[in-house]
Amino acid sequence: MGLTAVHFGIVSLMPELVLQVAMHGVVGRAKDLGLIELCVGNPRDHASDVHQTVDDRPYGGGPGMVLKYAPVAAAIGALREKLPAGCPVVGLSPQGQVFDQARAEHFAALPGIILLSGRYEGIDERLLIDQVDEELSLGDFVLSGGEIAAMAVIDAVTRLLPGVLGDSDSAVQDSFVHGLLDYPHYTRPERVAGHDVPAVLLSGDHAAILRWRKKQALGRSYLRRPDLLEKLKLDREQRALLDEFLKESGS
Ligand code: 9D3
Repeated sequence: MGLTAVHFGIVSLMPELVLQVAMHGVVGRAKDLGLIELCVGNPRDHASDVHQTVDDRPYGGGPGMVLKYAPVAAAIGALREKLPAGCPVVGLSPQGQVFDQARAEHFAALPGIILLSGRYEGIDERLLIDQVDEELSLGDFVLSGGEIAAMAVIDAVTRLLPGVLGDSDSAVQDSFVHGLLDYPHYTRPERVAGHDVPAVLLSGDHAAILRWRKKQALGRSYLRRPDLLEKLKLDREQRALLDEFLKESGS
């Protein structure tokens, strides 16, 4: 069991932030169960001068500070010693490819990964060239650092590992809505603030409920995330359900 745990190494100037987030929820439970291992390395612990310097001013001028090659390389090196052989180093930065479920599934099949979270303006490009196998971004918005992005990757990967989620949650992953947005959800009461639960969900007709949910998932994906629908190739049934949705919604 401990032999097959996925190992996450995290290089961070804020190790306490990473470890605190990792105590809770699905990731915390996976850690307690021995399904994942977390190792945090702080470049500051690998700085060679008395001031424990990890950053310096950018060559060429400009705002902010740049993380230095040596302390980051040393932190990565120390994590490589603790992790299984062959773990890729994944840098989190706005310059990366956008992280997605396919990348999460890829990482879930590896013995581990080393996540490199930056702070300040960035990391010396030569460190990225020598040590980083790929860079990933969460999307086109500005974070203050890579830690929260690293935790997002760890969360997305961890929940894919066998034994982490209960059976009922795992079943949801295998459901028909793969690649689509979720259908709308309702719970008691049947009427709240003037809104009724759609009648079909109260009908007990499981085939009709499944059909309605498929239709809603398709319709919402079409309206909110047409980019998702373009990646899928809709079959005849899906095409018909989407047409029905659009007629019903007046689009
Ligand atoms: C405001 C500073 N920006 C100058 C144009 C550059 C910049 C440097 C460092 C912007 C953000 C960051 C810190 N961000 C991350 O480390 C980060 C991130 C993000 O900001 N957005 C989306 N995904 C990610 S992954 C890591």
